[in-house]
Amino acid sequence: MKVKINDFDALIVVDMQNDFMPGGALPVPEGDKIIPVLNEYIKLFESNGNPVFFTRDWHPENHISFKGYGGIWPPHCVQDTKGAEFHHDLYIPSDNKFIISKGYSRDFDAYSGFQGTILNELLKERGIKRIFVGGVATDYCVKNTVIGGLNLGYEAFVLEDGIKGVDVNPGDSEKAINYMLSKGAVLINKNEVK
Ligand code: VGL
Ligand code: ZN
Repeated sequence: MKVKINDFDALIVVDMQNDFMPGGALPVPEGDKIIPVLNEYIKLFESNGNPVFFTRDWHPENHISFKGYGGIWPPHCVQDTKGAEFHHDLYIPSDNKFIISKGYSRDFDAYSGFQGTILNELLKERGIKRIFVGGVATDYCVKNTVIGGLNLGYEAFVLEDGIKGVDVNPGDSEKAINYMLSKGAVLINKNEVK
């Protein structure tokens, strides 16, 4: 399927933070391998004048998603730490880009970039109709951001070559992709986008 970027498209890059990369606190295997292709998408959207949204997990150090505080995850993406920073190879445009922090309150977690944020309002203000979503993890925050967007009425494209999953249980990422497709998302890769 060929897709031509129009004025009502936005790119959403999910959680490309050090803690989700190999060597980080909650690594997504090969999470860093998608950076070059994500950078291509980011530059394509930037050169077309389209906005790029970067979500980030932004947890307090006693966050409820952490082991020891009622959650299942090792502490990760603690506010203002190196682990919460974006991978330094990720290209961040200087203009028309937005950083969306989520999971920033101790007792509230968010796998979706829409939960507890103004992402929907920012997209609406700009007349965005279609979202293109890449990043990590396919089976958590990418999935929930895509589903959140579909539920809000956006058309959603999932960047097949720009996502990676954690697969806590083998097959989780594949299931997540099938679930997103069943809800109306469309899988695309870089060769199909102009
Ligand atoms: C995520 C687990 C915990 C994600 C965030 O970004 O997919 N996964 N917090
Ligand atoms: Zn988290």
